[in-house]
Amino acid sequence: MAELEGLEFGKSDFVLLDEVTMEQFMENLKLRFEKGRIYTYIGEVVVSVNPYRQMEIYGKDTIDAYRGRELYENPPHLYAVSDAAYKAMKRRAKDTCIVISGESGAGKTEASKYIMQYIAAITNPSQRAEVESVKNVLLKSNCVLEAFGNAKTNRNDNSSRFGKYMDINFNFNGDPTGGHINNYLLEKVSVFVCFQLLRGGSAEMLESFHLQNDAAAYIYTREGAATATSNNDRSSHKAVMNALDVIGFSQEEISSIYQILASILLLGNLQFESDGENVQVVGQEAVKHISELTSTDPDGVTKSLLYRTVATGGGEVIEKGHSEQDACFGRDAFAKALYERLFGWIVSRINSIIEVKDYNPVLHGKNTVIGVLDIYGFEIFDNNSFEQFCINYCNEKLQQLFIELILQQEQGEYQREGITWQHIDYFNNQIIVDLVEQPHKGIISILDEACLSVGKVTDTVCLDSMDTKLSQHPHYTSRKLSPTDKTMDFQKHFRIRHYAGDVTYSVEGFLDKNKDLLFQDFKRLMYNSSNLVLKEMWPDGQLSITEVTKRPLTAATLFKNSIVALVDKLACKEPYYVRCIKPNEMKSPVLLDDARCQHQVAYLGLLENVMVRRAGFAYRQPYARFLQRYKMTCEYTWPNHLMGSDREAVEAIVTQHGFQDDVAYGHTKLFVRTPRSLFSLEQERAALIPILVLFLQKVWRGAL
Ligand code: AOV
Ligand code: MG
Repeated sequence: MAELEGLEFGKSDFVLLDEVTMEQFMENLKLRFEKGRIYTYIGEVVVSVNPYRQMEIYGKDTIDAYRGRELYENPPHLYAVSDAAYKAMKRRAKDTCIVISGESGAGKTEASKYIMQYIAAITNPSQRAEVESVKNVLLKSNCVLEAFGNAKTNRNDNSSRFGKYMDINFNFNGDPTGGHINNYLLEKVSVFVCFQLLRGGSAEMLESFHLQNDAAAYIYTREGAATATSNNDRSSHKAVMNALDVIGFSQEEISSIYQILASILLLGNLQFESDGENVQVVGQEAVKHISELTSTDPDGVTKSLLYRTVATGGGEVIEKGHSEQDACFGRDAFAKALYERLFGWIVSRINSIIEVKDYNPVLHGKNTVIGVLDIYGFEIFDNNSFEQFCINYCNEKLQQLFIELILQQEQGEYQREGITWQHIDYFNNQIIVDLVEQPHKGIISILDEACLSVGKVTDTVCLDSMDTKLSQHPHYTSRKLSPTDKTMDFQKHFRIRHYAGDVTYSVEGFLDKNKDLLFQDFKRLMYNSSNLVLKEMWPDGQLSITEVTKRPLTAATLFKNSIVALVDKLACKEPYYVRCIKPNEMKSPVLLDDARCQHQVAYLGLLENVMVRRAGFAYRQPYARFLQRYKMTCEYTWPNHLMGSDREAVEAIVTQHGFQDDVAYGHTKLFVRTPRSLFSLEQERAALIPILVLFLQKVWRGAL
């Protein structure tokens, strides 16, 4: 519960709304946004609206104001929840996590950076060198991950194309000793680092990579070249090189990273031609450059681009030539895989540098953790594909955890305070999670089955199979199952009724994306590179073709496994939540678009959150705190009470104002059922303050 700031700024906690309706929620959100109050609580959850302008609320003064304070002592802020998570970790030795969610451009990554900066600012007061160095690496890793993982999209100029979960480890002093990053990669090309390299790399570097100083010259960067800003590529490029160095990458590793990027760009430009029989690579020069950059044999590069090795039924190994189309497919899959493995390798390299070493629990006490999750929010586009399917599934999982944990926390609090718990009705989205992930019957299983079956299974055939198996599911439909719905196509659409709303997916490309097929020949080529850094990224290239019998897990199954592991990780920590809202599509600091925001409030489940939070009691406050604020409104408590305990004094206030039926007395806190009672108190207090000030001024002037 936040400090009640004065109602001209709106209500600092949504639980204080007179009624939990969308209208009231929006009215309060809008008023606060207009007044420059971008943060509002729901209990301990922070709702944040992207201000799209620099706010003067992140400086050292603000950090000092929040450090070590309780949530309700200051206006709502990211720093308050960061501090709450930090205190829980330090005082109660609890592992905690801060889960940041919201749609693209809502401000998740910015929030995660402010949280990390806050934690960095309040720790290591004695400036111990080894702790400073850990903090430095943690902060610098953001710069590297953003360069390699962010891109300009039409929804966000600095869009993270990956989800990130970062654990920060602390010692018994509460100082950071290390960390660990998990990434959930989403999209694989057109990231900033390519533009930075092409437009910010030195002439010498570009020349050695056989690259031109022109992003428009490369297929993979051409589209972004027109729109991605270029004014600071040079300084960004320098900053990333420097960050890699500070984090602890060797010079050899840094050049390998850039060589791999260069070869990806060159690969993208390779063309093929066919004389009707044989397929050829156009331009041997580029192949030579790629082989040089990847330290592989040029013939090997050509061969892997044009042929694939297959084992026949009889155990014979033959080389099968690609069609022109297959060659293009192979090239792009290879380029994407190179990038994906590079990104994964960079993350694991950072992890090996920041992992906590030589930790001895007997000597050092419990090693505690704060996790920060910055992950893509629910997405509904005009055309929704496999990526949206994965993202939305991830959000179903997180929503489920959210409701579960919030309920649990509430129940826990009631128990601790000795107050009777009442059952709360809420929508349990387990049924949708099952629709996606259930073994044998769920969508992922059906997809995998289609990918594994021999013969030509098309996306449409797979859709048929889903229609048959899921026809009874209340959250699944398709054109075949609801023939009158003209918004869907027989051949390609299915629809899931997500907790956040209906999303129509197009199955086109689902199977290919799920298979994520990369010819083994490329893997072998890379494994045989004499560049050891590159070789390390391709351990699976050592298998010979006859050994590759087991199919790799599909993209959807890998994604599911990583999300299940993530949820398990979060579930055993004490959670803190930041729910981000994007106010408009124009990146305007003054516009709060009603329809867009209502939609987000709905799918973030914020109204549900408010209802759960005030299902029993909307408001709670430690007795001493309540007393301090309202003692002036009661003759028995002003200026000081003479009762046995703060609780009795609070009882006196409550009784004097006649809302004794609206409260319950916990062991340490007062619980108030409806916000109305509180507001009558608040109004009285507000009316008394000017009188009091006048009174005090007179006292000071000696008039009384
Ligand atoms: P996202 O992480 O939620 O989107 P970002 O954190 O990148 O969104 O925010 C998008 C842009 O909004 C930033 O580049 C800033 O210009 C602005 N912004 C966000 N929060 C603030 C703030 N607190 N103060 C000032 N400006 C802000 V994505 O990564 O696309 O899902 O995949
Ligand atoms: Mg982001």
